[in-house]
This record gives sequence, structure tokens and C-alpha cells, in this order.
Amino acid sequence: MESFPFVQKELWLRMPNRETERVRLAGTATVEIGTDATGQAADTDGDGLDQVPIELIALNLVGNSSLGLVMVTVDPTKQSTGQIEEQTNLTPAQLDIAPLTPGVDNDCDSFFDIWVEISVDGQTLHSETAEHVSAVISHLPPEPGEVYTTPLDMFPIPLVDYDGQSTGYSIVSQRIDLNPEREVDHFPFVQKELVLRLATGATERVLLAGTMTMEVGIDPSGAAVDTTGTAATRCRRC
Ligand SMILES: [Ca+2]
Ligand SMILES: [Ca+2]
Ligand SMILES: [Ca+2]
Repeated sequence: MESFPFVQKELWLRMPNRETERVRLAGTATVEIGTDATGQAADTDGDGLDQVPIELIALNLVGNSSLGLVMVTVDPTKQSTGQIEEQTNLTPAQLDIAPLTPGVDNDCDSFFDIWVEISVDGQTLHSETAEHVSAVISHLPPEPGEVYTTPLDMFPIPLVDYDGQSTGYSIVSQRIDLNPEREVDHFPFVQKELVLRLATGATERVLLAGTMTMEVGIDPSGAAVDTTGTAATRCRRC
């Protein structure tokens, strides 16, 4: 099981008014990889190259469109499965990819067939067929830039409602980056300026930064701020 804490997706969505819009989403994904720490694999299609099954277990992405908030998840009633297959077989019965085969520099072909559920402004849409995305990857997890994309010649995938009725939306194309290059401005980052009124009537300014849950308690002697964070927090009184 591989957790991807920071996933980016670019989705080209055809809207009911026939216009195509690019929606950028970010969030998390969980992928199950059908192997063990030794990279055990089998050549199940008999072409001399070992492969392992993979499954996109969870996807939670959020973005914005002109029609409101867009959320992308996997359809929980279907399995979004795929595969990783080595391009060169260096070790029999083992998937030859770093770091499973240490020191190896071997590309693998990978794909997912994803049954997506897309919510646009509260309306839930399902893909009528699985969307096929593929990538060439050189590492587990994929390196930054090893992005899963839909085929260039893909026919738009209609999105239907719960009853299978057309909604006017369709997926034109998408790219999903499980492990993008991290930039500072992509980190969950919260900055908050708090003005506390003290028991004496004076005010005090507190600057907080980081990813945090915050509890503010004020006792008779002044102010107490407790923060717990998943990232570095900084507290400065000015
Ligand atoms: Ca094959
Ligand atoms: Ca094979
Ligand atoms: Ca192999």
C-alpha cells in the first residue's frame, strides 16, 4: 500500500454549455501495489516481461471551476485497477524497478483504468467508462514528472448521473501526477493573525503560521494559545 499525500490533477472538462474548461485539483491518493518488499512479480501475459497488478484504492481531490467546487474520488462500487510491467527483464520473477531491484535504472509501463466520481457544485457525476491513464515510470513511487495521462486520441468520456442519464458533462482529457515536484507555495500553509483582548483591556497581536489545529484559551492572567500542528508552527507576538 502506497500513500500519496500530495497529488495534483489537471482535468479538462466539457461543460453542459459545450465549453471545455481546465480544472486543477489537488489532494491525496492511495494505491495498492500487488507485490512485496522483494518485488515479486509474474509474467502473466507471457511476453517475457514481469508485471504486478495495481489498484487505485482511494482518491480525494478538490479544485475549482466556473460552475463551483469540483471534487474527484474513485467510484466505490467499482475497482480502479491497473498494472506495472517492466520494459526489460533483468531478474526473473521480480519487477525490475528502483528501489525494488536496487541500483537498477529500468523503465516500466504502467496504467490505471479509473472509475471516477466527480462532484461539480454538489452534483455527483460518474464516468460511463473507466478512464485509461498511462505513464512510464522509473521508480516506486513514481518520480516527479512521471505523470499518468489519458491517450491523446481519447474520445471524450460522458459523465452520467446515478440513473445513468446524460448530464451534459464529459471528460476530455486528464493528467494525474501522484508525486509532483514540491514547491513552497504548494504546501498546506496557513497564516493567521489573531488579535486578543486581554483581561486588562489591552489588545495583543499574535501571528501564527503552519498547518495546525488551534485552541485559544484566555485565562484571567492573559492569553494562552495552544497549537498542535502537522508541520512546523511558528508563533510570534508583536
Ligand atoms: Ca505485456
Ligand atoms: Ca508480461
Ligand atoms: Ca523481472
